[in-house]
Amino acid sequence: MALQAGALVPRTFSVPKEGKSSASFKDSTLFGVSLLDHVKADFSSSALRCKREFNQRTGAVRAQTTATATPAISRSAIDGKKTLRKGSVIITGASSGLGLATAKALAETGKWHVIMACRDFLKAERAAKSAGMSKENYTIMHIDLASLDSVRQFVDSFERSGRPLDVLVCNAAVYQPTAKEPSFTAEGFELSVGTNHLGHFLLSRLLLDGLKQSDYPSKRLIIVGSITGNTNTLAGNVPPKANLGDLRGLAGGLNGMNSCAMIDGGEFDGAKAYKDSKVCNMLTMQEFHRRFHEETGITFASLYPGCIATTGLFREHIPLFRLLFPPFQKYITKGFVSEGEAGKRLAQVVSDPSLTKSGVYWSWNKDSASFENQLSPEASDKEKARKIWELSEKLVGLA
Ligand code: LMG
Ligand code: NDP
Ligand code: PMR
Repeated sequence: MALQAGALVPRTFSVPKEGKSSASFKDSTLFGVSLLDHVKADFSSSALRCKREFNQRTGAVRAQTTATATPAISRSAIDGKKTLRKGSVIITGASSGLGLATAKALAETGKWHVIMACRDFLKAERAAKSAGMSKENYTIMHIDLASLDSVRQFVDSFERSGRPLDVLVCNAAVYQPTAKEPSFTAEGFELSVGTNHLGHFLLSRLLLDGLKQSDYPSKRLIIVGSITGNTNTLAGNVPPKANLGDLRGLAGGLNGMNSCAMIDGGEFDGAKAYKDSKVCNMLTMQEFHRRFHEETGITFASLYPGCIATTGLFREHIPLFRLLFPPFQKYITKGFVSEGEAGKRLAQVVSDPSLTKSGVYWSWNKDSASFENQLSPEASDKEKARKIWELSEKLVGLA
């Protein structure tokens, strides 16, 4: 199955998975670098050679192949032109909505290999097929962000695959607007903050070294944020509003036993927990930027992709809400965007050569032009960002 195959492909396979040639290379220019047909052939034959070796000797080969990794840009001996290999991007929650639309948009360019990091393998496989993604452009790997063990296992299998990591997109999320009682992750954290923030926090911390090692011209770590976490907007003022308070609930472990399930220590509210988790996402991106941008050159970014009112995010909302929300956003707030359009926006943040600025929260105006948006006071509070970082490190076992 693609899961196993993908998880074990050695690094020289970072070009098309089955060593097939790719239409994808034909027209390609990215970051001003052109791709050449003869390089395509080189990649394919070395990929096939590697695959044969790999089949014969399994594990031992992995270490060796990483040592002969294909550089991101190589110079052709014949005419001195620069060539760029396919980018390798991990997208969490790529089995539906924004994640799937982004995976599709990137795969279609032929310049990216998408690692779809999903909790439901079959759902992801069906989704990729029905989106028309071709097999050589994606690999599905299992991750359940509501389990730190699963996050660690994912990182382990990804590293053993020998693939380079050029961009990581933390996109998956859960939203429980109608829950009366909190539910919890495997380690006992309230589910929305546990999945949307803590799972991604551990994942991105563990993958940071891999990103650092990437020789791709622009390496990026993107964490999806939202307008509803920002109280400097109308949408962010619809109750219940995001508010992390003094972080006493987070400090206590969000477990609802010896502490409260909410970050601010208040009563459980599923909609608020989601909005709080988005504030954590946006603060985490900025803290990454402050700690690592200069040293690593990695671009850290967040975004509000628009209101994608039709996605699975609202699956737990009441049917009346799901019926009225899309027309409300389309005709009244005019904040609605289709999954396809939102996917193109996030794909821009992944690969557009003009969006390399780090520490930015991107949004789009009516004409779908990107701009650097202003975060709310809480979502740009440096002191809170630092505290959340430190508390989260303890909760996920990094400190
Ligand atoms: C909660 O309800 C739910 O209880 C919770 O379970 C969860 O779903 C949560 O955020 C998610 O919402 C929120 C509830 C209360 O809103 C509603 O859903 C009720 C809708 C009431 C309808 C009002 C009429 C609008 C006409 C709509 C036409 C029909 C389409 C409906 C589609 C449904 C989509 C919602 O919300 C309220 O209390 C109502 C009003 C809140 C408005 C808040 C605006 C505050 C503005 C303050 C100014 C801020 C200044 C900022 C300045 C920034 C400027 C850039
Ligand atoms: P979807 O529900 O369509 O997508 C969420 C994805 O996250 C799904 O693939 C889901 O998997 C996955 N997921 C949920 N829990 C886990 C888990 N424990 N482990 C692994 N994967 C998990 O919603 P959207 O596409 O709307 O949401 C994507 C992102 O966009 C979120 O970060 C959300 O906050 C953000 N966003 C959405 C907006 C909107 O209007 N929809 C607006 C602003 C931001 P599965 O398919 O198996 O359920
Ligand atoms: Mg909101 C003015 C514009 C605007 C925008 C862009 C959004 C986006 N919303 C806006 C306004 C309003 N919403 C108003 C005036 C209301 C009261 C009628 C309203 C209500 C509302 C509800 C009940 N909106 C919602 C909900 C949800 O359950 C969604 C939510 O908060 O999920 C956390 C939601 C959203 N509105 C948005 C966006 C993008 C969402 C969803 C998701 C998210 O932030 O990820």
